[in-house]
Amino acid sequence: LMLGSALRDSLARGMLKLHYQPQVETMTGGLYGVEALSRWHHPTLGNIYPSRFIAVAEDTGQIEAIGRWSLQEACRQMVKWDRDGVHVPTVAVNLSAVHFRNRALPEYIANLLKHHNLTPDRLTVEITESVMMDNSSDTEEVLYAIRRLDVGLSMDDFGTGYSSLSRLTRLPLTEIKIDRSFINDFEHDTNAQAVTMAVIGIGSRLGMTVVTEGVETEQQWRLLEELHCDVMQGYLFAKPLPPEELEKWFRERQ
Ligand code: G
Ligand code: G
Ligand code: NA
Ligand code: MN
Repeated sequence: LMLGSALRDSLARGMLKLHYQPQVETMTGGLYGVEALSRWHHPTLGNIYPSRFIAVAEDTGQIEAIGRWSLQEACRQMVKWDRDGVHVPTVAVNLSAVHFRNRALPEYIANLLKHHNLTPDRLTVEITESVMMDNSSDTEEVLYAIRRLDVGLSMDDFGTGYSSLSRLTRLPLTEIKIDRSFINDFEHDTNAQAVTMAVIGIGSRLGMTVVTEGVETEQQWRLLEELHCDVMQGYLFAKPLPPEELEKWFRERQ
């Protein structure tokens, strides 16, 4: 409860930040986009990890406010990068299952893009498997409405939890992200390679962009290239960075 009110206070005072992790095209090494990840540094409590404060936000009814904040902040940052000549094709924002039960979400996103004068391809929404588990027709309708805006829709952490292949074909996804547990020790684990290869095949045939997370070595990059994985994200390229550092990273690679 105390953490809940600290979070409310920090959100109101603009003390939450977004960090951005680059996503790189496997074939060319070029920048595909960035994923926005929330960071909370509290003056007395220190750094509180998103796994913890996202749960607190859900328990204290603040998760939608945080989601709206991250969408706004990511759009504001994209406009700033455009002005500064930093070409970030798209930003991916994580939203929790709760958001997708709110029928007002698609219009909120549409208005936000319009307000910032951003085309819909500049934004991707990441959903987790808990959203896929949510059988409510509201959720499905909201996902289709978001997709009709032409905003990207990405399935995060694919292959863990309760992913279902039938859901994968029923939801209007543009992208799947293979969970980083499959990439751990990928070079030596032929089972993980087999699963990754199969998921890449399914994703591509369904017309989705396939992203692998947790890429940490050059050798993993080469293997993923052989498997025709589209996009990689991981410490090999950069950890999630504050906006100024992402900008520096971008300029150094030009
Ligand atoms: O770096 P990492 O510790 O940032 O992220 C941990 C987890 O927290 C990830 O699974 C990520 O999806 C989630 N996460 C990070 N930021 C947000 C956010 O703004 N909203 C939601 N719902 N999840 C987030
Ligand atoms: O939303 P998601 O759970 O996928 O968030 C990505 C999480 O993975 C973040 O906590 C981020 O800091 C972390 N991460 C990103 N790249 C790597 C990596 O190469 N290795 C490891 N171990 N973690 C990573
Ligand atoms: Na994510
Ligand atoms: Mn993930």
